[in-house]
Amino acid sequence: MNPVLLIGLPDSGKTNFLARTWIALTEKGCAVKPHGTPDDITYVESLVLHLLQGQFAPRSNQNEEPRPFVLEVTDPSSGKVMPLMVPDVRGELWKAAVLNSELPKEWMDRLHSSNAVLLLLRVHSQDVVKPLDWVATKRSMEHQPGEPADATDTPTQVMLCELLRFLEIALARKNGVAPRVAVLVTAWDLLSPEEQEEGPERYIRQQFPMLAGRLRDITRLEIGVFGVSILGGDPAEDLLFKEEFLASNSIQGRGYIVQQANDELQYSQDLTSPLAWCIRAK
Ligand SMILES: Nc1nc2c(ncn2[C@@H]2O[C@H](COP(=O)(O)OP(=O)(O)OP(=O)(O)O)[C@@H](O)[C@H]2O)c(=O)[nH]1
Ligand SMILES: [Mg+2]
Repeated sequence: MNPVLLIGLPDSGKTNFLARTWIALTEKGCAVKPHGTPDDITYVESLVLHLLQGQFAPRSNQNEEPRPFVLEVTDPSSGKVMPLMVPDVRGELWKAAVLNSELPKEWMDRLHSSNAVLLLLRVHSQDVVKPLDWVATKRSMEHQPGEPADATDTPTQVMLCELLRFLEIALARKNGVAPRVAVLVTAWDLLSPEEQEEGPERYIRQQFPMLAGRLRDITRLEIGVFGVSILGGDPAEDLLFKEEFLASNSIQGRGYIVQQANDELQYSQDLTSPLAWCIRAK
């Protein structure tokens, strides 16, 4: 089984993206389709319920066991059925892994059997730690494996570079083909129109220059960068949007994926398109 893994630091939008993806899998015109019903449908349906009420699903509970959400999907262009595992894991697991330079064995095994990852980071997240300067950034990269680093001042881009390093080491090459990592910049709708026009790659270059450099230099992985808005607006911040959203009584057709294609930004209403890119569905 080659699971697609959905990962990201705390508050990166994992749970809400999972909920929206579940809805998208059943929407007309989406590249990837569900195959059968997942075993634990109550979990994802409970997340969807929040969205239907015009609210984002809440942050995952740190005291609860993380639950891997497993589903099978079909690539309609080839008819191939793929067992996909989309583990919705607390961001804290990844944070601890980066800080200790070690992943729990079960997770290392999952990475070894996977060749497709969705890596999320979110705009305007309060949890993003910006480096004060390059000296501080360099210092936080210099802690030795096993030596505890201070989670509170490790810049987010340092953590993301370390996560990429895990992926580079562990993701499986299949038939000589490089594993794919889709970097998803979530909550894209929170950016100003001017920022949105510049596209997700530029956003990463400006906000996380070190990460942008790593993404450019990686050769073992194929990287795709996408901006994501799961509903096309923010019902918590924009009450008019929320009113209109609730009145329409539908999530289908809401939200979008944005991607740089040559010099242009391409918008897609197919929320499964990063997943499709990862699993090479047409
Ligand atoms: N405006 C907007 N906000 C979003 C979107 N997706 C996520 N968010 C915001 O991001 C917050 C965190 O999203 P979660 O899905 O809980 O993030 P997570 O990565 O699962 O967080 P942990 O469970 O703590 O690891 C949400 O409460 C929303 O406020 C989006 O598409 N648009
Ligand atoms: Mg979560």
